Amino acid sequence: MSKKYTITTPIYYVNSVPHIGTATTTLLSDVQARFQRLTGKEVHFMTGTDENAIKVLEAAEKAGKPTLEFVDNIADDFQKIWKEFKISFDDFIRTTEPRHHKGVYRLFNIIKENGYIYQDKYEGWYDVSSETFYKESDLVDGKSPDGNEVRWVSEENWFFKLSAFEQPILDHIKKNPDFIVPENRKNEVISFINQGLRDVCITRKSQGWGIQLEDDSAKVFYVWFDALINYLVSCGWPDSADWTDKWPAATQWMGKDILTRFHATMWPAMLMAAKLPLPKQMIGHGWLLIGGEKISKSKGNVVAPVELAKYLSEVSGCSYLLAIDAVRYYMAICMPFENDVVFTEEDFFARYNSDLANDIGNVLNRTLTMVHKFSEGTIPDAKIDAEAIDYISNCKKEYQHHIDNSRIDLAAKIMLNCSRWLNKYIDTKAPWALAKEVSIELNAVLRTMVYMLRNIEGFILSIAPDTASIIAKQLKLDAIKNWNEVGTEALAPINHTVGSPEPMFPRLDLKEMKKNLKESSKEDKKIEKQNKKDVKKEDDGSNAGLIDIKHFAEVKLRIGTIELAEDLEGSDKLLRLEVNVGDAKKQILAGIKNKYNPEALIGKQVVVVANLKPAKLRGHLSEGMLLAATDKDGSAVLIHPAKEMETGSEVR
Ligand code: ME8
Repeated sequence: MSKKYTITTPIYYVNSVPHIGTATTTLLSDVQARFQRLTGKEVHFMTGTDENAIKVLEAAEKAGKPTLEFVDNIADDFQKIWKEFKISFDDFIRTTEPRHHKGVYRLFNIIKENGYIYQDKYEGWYDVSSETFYKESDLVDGKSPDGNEVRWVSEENWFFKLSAFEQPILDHIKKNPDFIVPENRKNEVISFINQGLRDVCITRKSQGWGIQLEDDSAKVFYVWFDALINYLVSCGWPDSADWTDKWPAATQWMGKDILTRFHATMWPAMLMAAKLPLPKQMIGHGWLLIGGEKISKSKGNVVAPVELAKYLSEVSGCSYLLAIDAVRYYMAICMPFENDVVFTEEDFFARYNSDLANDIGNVLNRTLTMVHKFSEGTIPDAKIDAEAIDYISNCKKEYQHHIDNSRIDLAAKIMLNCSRWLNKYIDTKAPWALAKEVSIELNAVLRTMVYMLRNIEGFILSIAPDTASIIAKQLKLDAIKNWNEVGTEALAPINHTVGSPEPMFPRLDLKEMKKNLKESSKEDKKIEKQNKKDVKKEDDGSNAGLIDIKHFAEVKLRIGTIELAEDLEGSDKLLRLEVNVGDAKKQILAGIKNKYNPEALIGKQVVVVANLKPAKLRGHLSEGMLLAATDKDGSAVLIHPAKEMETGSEVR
């Protein structure tokens, strides 16, 4: 049995930076990791990036960057964003690291020695978007079941005998009722296995990216076979002496999309084939949807968690740190468990107001203000209400139960209920009325209020750590560091002088925001109307040939630096250029061969139309256009900036 409490997130593809979908899984597991540490457990919390996929290679090609440089940059972005988002990971694993390659070779060899790997020809379909193999009968209208394009693959490959593990996995699920949660996902997994597990192809013909086989460099491992092994490697397997302290994992978090085919079937089978222990639990939670659809870069509905926090901080006036906490809180309380949850900015702002501003911020403010007003700022020498102690003792048990069961949403609700309880308690006890005469009850109420507030600090600590530390700071008390402290009377020390209240979560004026939104959309409509009128006028002839500024602004002009120039084979007009435009490198085919010597162009700066749809010229991709004037004989003369500019500068 492992000694550490290991928690894993999926390792994310580096074809795009984190969005609120990937942030959801990462945040939920972070809350669990923080909480387990608070209870005194030693935790190994890992996340990382999945870098060997074909879609990663294609994303790098599209961005015009060398693949390694591309994955390095995005893996860095992931770590930066997770840190800003207060994700307390102990290990960030990248599948391009040597330790990972070593683990993949070792597992492959063990499974092979154990007789579960064989060679055969693979013929079937491949969906690059989900990196999944499909057979003809899986396709729906010629596409993958998720509606993605598929490619035909016909290759000699290595296969893993997944079919041998149908019954062992079913038996394991039966014997371990908490192995897969939630229940609805577990049932999906069982019915998937009952349809029969097919052996899985675990190598691919190399396209120049991925983990090459030790004795066959023409082949790379299939990305899912390679990626799943990361969990073992992060625990130090195979060579570190203490890997059994960390593996098996206590909880493996993921979205429902990668549970059935990969984590709940292929992964346990790989572990069984290698005679390694299975993780204790897998959580395949629902999705956060935007506009009814799963968040995805290709659909263009990505919301960046950090941008959302920045925006909240701007419109509400709360600090950036607390705005990050607000996003964390939202994801925790709205956790999609069995079902998907629809994210809207409106809902996010409404929750910010109702829960953080009107409830939690408000109880902090009320408590501090009243301790100052009715007890000269010190916690009175009085008994804490037994009712509050009982209530918290129940909340504490339930909270722990929910987090142990990976129900972060239910734990967050306990915290919110405590804050509502306290607001109601203040209303019912009415300290302002009790203060009219000398009263023992007033003192008890005031100390109970502080006691409740401190427990709220304890309950919010794993969800929104900066909010918790600000509560402690405003009370001028040491922050809670151990779960044992929660519920104890020592949390509200007698005669201690508290600080002054400072607003944490200023209320948003939702009506005003709606009005502004309406006005700006009215304004947009006005402009649209005016534009239509202008177009009509054009028809009259008076503005013929003119475009409005909006159309011009759609053209992205950038200063590019030519890094490579050469003749395009087979063409007497075209040069092939590689132009750096700041955030990408573009291949551009330019019809300037008659005027320019390629060597003389290298290092020159030009003006590039950077958002032109790529086109194929003579079988080669051209991803932009250079601005040029036409001279008398019809040749193109390139436009250069009057002085050296930073590559990527905007041209207006
Ligand atoms: O699948 N709502 O990586 P990935 C909730 N590399 N969670 C979401 C989400 C959404 N809208 N969108 C993404 C991969 N996620 C593989 C994993 S592990 C060995 C390899 C989360 O970048 C959710 O956890 O496509 C989902 O399973 C994961 O991101 C997919 O991330």
